Amino acid sequence: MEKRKKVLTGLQPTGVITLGNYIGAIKQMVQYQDEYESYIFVADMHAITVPQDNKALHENIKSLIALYLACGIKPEKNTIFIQSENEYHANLSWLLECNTYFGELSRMHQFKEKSKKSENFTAGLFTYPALMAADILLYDIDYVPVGIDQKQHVELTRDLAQRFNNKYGETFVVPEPLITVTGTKIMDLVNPDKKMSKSAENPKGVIKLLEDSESIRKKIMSATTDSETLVKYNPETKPGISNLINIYSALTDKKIPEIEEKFASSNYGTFKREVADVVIEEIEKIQEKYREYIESSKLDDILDEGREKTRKIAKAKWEEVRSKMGIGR
Ligand code: ATP
Ligand code: LTN
Repeated sequence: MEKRKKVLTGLQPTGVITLGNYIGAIKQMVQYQDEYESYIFVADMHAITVPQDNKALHENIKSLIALYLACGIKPEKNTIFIQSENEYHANLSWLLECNTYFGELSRMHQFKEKSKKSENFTAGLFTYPALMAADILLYDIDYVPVGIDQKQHVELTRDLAQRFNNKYGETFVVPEPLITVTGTKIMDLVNPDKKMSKSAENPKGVIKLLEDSESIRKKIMSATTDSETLVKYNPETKPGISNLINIYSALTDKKIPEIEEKFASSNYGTFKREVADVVIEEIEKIQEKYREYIESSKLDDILDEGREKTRKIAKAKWEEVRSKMGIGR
């Protein structure tokens, strides 16, 4: 029998996850879980590459796990774990860093962007992609579902895997990024030139999965649009409306031309109301399940199991890499 392909993704516990995270990463994982051997984790060590409030961070970690489950990630079909509970991620990351060029890391868009925000950014922010490569390469992953903003990091992971394999012999599976075709990048509702982000300064442009319905409706109704009245997809000239079309499309599985046709004679107000209805319906279902999971002791059992399973796999891979590089006894 052919071996099942493996998928893996991680999200940072840097705040309540957004509709963008849900559409870009989690929803994809829910779709793949039936077909692939699936790994999903909380990237808490990536979160600390920028300053965090330790109490909030701690709370967000469990909350993110409960949200994964509430969004439809099934524990019987996924290995669910917390990155920092498996020391081999940091261990392999160091070995990979020593095979990564300074120039490569300097070219990462995310680093360039995030390092601009503070004069005192950390070394961890710079080496972040090597840790991400370790997350993926430890488990022989074939596919990595991520939003488009993470594509460059997966490409670097491929380069590192190929470089290592060439130098030391076949060791790593070379992974591919999986990017959704529609709604790949959900934009900020107020500022549709920027991606919707957990850590955005202005909360008005961001829809969080644990937000109340009234507030979601208000945000969608006052989303920035253009001065025309036509519901037409054109991200260049109509970024606001196109973003709402993407959201609608991702949540209803309707194609863009179909949506344009459906709303051909509607004004923006009518369209926005429908978008709000669809978003609220989806989010209310998630919230109801979230409340069940966050209270339940099941979470710890799931995480214990994930930790034990991933530590075994990761230890073997790390030992293979270490020995190939000639270090240790
Ligand atoms: P932060 O603001 O803290 O950088 P973030 O909102 O960008 O966080 P991450 O934890 O970095 O979220 O990303 C989790 C996953 O969600 C990644 O796969 C990322 O590509 C995807 N993602 C994040 N924002 C969006 C978005 N606006 N649209 C689509 N996918 C997104
Ligand atoms: N860098 C990613 C989170 C992340 C990840 C990973 C995603 C860390 N390690 C491995 C996929 C595979 C982010 O910020 N979204």
